[in-house]
Amino acid sequence: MDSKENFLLEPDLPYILIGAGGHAKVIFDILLLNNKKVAGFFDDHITDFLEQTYFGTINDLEQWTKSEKQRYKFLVSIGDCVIRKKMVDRLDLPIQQYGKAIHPTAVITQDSFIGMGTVIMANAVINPGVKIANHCIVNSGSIVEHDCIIDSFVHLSPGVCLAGAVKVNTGSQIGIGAQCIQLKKIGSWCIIGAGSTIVKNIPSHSLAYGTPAKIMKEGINLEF
Ligand code: JB3
Repeated sequence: MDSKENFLLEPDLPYILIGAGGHAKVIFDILLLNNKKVAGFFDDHITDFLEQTYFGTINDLEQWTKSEKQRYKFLVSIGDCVIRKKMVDRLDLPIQQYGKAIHPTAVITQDSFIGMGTVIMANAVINPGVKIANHCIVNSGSIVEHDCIIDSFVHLSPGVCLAGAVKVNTGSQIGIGAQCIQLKKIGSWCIIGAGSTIVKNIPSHSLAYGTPAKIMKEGINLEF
């Protein structure tokens, strides 16, 4: 059974969104399109979100018992990769308590894997042999070609195109419309600028952009 079927057939627990900004709006829409129930949301700053139930702050969620949490699937719907990871670390939920959101128009081939907490937006293409880990974002119209490996907390912005067997390590953010030729490796916690064309490996903690992409800064520390 592929990841998309898995998502469609998962037990029908209602979803709770953590974060209620623009990214959450898109996830909410995808869940509704898949006939998933959304129970409500938690957010530290926003209390009003598409007429959904506001459950409270993250502190409030932390007061919930384990059995209360087990009645729901969760999605951390925050676009920023560092904040998303910090939130997942803070919540410390078992990975099976996270859901997924896969837009009905996304093309997800049978021989591919999509992790928990990961969201796949409209018109994305995920080709055979691809593995996408937990808590990633594959944004609208992105193409992830055969045998790519995407580690957790990566964000592929809208219109990103990765050719065959590209590896993207943890937490890297690939800007809108960027592309990468086959077999290249992008390290962890990198920022790749919008519209860039990557033609060589990018070391971890780099800021790179341009066509061809150049490393503009090394040793950037997004995590802390
Ligand atoms: O480009 C596209 C298609 N989507 C972008 C998405 C991937 O990322 C979108 O345009 C935005 O740039 C961004 O969407 P997001 O994450 O919804 O951003 P914003 O609308 O600013 O909402 C951020 C959410 O994170 C809000 O719910 C904030 O309250 C929450 N947040 C931000 N910083 C935080 C923190 N929550 C906590 N607890 N702690 C934080 O430090």
